[in-house]
Amino acid sequence: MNKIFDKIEEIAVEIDNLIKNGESGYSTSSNSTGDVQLKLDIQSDEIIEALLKDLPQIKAIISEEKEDILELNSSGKYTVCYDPLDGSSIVDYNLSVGSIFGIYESGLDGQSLIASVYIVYGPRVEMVKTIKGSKPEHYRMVNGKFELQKEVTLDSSGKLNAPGGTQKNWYPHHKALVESLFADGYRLRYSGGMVPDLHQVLLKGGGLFSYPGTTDKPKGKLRALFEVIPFALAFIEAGGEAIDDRGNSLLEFKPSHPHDTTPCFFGSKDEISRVKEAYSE
Ligand code: AFP
Repeated sequence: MNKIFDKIEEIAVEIDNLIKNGESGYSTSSNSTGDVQLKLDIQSDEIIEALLKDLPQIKAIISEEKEDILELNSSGKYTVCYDPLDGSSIVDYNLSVGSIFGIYESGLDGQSLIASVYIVYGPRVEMVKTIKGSKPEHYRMVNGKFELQKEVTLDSSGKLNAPGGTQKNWYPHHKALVESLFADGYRLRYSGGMVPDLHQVLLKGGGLFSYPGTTDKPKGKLRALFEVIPFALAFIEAGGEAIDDRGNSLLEFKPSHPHDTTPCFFGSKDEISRVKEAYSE
């Protein structure tokens, strides 16, 4: 698996360079769920496919930007699911974005995830790598090399609130939950990019990131295999929790289709217990 981690570090350097020097704007093509793709989306996807395809450890890869699974090495052990460039709608406005990788073994569900890595492309390039059963590790890129900063631990409660989803379509119990956090002094921290938003909650000691089911999107927006489950591992191994709108751990989630989405809540234990309470009523 270390070979996969090494390749992901190479990918981060190349995508950071692409974001800084590449073409902005939309392409003429759309991804598997009809989203018009940014040129950066397509080029990031090509970089990842090119760098992962020759690794014999990898059985298959699945991109958030493509409908189908790309089978690579029949003797390979791992399937890598990835979101090449999350935050398409904000990168051209110079906000931080990210790449997300989930490394799955012998299945495509929460229980089969054995490691995850996400990269934040912001004022600095940072990476958080989590192996099942170990604390997440926070790295910073210095002169093109990733240097370990620290192991990540979440406090039992935090002060940040990152509420996703179109507010006019929130269910009343969710609206009440979000407002109760602000009433208790939680600070709003939401950029529209889940990678930097979750990175801040994870590294700044805690709080709550939520992307609920809404009246227009009852199953939420964020994709389980590419986005949600990889972050769930980081939050849970850091001592926090990650659940769906029924209070189930997102590491129990079994998608029926690779592009399934799910409502999701990531945070410290105290904030997640408030979610469970709000959604149990
Ligand atoms: P884009 O990749 O289309 O910018 O979507 C980003 C994202 O998947 C995730 O990073 C954000 O948390 C969420 O969508 C933002 O969605 P809203 O615009 O509905 O808040």
